Amino acid sequence: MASQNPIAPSPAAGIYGGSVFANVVQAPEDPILGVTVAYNKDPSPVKVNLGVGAYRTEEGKPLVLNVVRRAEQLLVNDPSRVKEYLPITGLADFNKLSAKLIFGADSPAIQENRVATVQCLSGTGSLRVGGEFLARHYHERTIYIPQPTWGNHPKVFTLAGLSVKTYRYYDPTTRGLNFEGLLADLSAAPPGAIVLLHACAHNPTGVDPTLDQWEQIRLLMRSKGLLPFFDSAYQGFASGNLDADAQSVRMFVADGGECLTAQSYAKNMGLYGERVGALSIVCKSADVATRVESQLKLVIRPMYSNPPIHGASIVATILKDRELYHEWTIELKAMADRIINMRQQLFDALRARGTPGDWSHIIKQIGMFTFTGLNTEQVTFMTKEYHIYMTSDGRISMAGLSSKTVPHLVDAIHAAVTRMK
Ligand code: KET
Repeated sequence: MASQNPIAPSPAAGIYGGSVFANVVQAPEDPILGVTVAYNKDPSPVKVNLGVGAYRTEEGKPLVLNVVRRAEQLLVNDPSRVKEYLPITGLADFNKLSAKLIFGADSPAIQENRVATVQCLSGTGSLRVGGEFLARHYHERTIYIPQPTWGNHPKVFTLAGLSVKTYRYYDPTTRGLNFEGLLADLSAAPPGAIVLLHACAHNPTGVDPTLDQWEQIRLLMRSKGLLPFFDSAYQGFASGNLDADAQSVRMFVADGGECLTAQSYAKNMGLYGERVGALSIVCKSADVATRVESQLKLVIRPMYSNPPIHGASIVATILKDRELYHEWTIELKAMADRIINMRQQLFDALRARGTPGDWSHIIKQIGMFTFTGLNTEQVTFMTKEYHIYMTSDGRISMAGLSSKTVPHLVDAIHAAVTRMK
């Protein structure tokens, strides 16, 4: 009899049209990564992808840094390299060097052994592990994120178990920082609340506080006991200098207080697909840091057990060798400079074309993105008519642009702002 056969189809299977998942609804594409999906489907030869924040060369090609190729060669040629599991916390060298990179070689927090660093799956994974640690062990479960911010932030923190609120950040009328709004909202936050800060090159606005404003933010946050959680996804991409771009974080560490930092090597080493990053929690004492690290292991182990070895080995190889490190800083600066050059070219071309509007924000904003001010309808129009792909909030990745594609983008923007006000 069929019913006695353990691999016979269940009589219930047919109820759902053959699949027990038949009632699963189609989910929307991701607002950022979905732009690349749509771009890949478009057969147009003039299409340009300015969606995802990923560096492209003048020829529009993805770039593997020369220093990364060199480090990979060294790794491949080293027969002592094995593929064993890493510890739950990742590669020890990588963790030490990552903390040094963001906090500075002479950071007292590092010297006093009060930083717990764990290797995570790039910036996203670091934010997620940090968020989950806070949800389990920190007394205040509300995290304030800037308005606007990277679209994944609210989802990552909500799923980690935190409650997400926003603070004012950007003023669309000035296309600059809404500093008064920011201070007012952080002043009104409950004592102890967590505050997500972009260490530099704020995504999507390209607007960062000045050092003076950072100092005021620090004073306010420390006076209210607000806990800083830095997202550092673009160290080196704002100014072209790794130390200058870590200033905000270092100010908060220098005062002896506690903070979290999520680092990503996706952009600054071009290691997007290697998924290599680090979460550091700066604590008041070495003893606390040790206990914090023990709990981070309990967050990580049931989530993905331990992190991948290859990307972290590349980063550690580069960071610990003077010459490779130097070569990296030069290649990083070249990427940052090309983006600055694209800003100037786009600005000049819009001016020369007489496109209505003040486009000076293109050269004032910093980092990988320009927050153009184009609205959703204008973006849809540019995609449909000109095959320009960008996120619906009007953000364009300057790194996706080249001298060759600037004229086409200017045509598209000109048509969008003159035809669709
Ligand atoms: N933080 C910020 C601010 C950020 O822009 C990104 C990525 C990340 C973290 C995470 O990057 P990871 O690859 O996990 O290290 N932003 C670009 C890519 C993406 O959306 O995944 C983007 O905004 O285009």
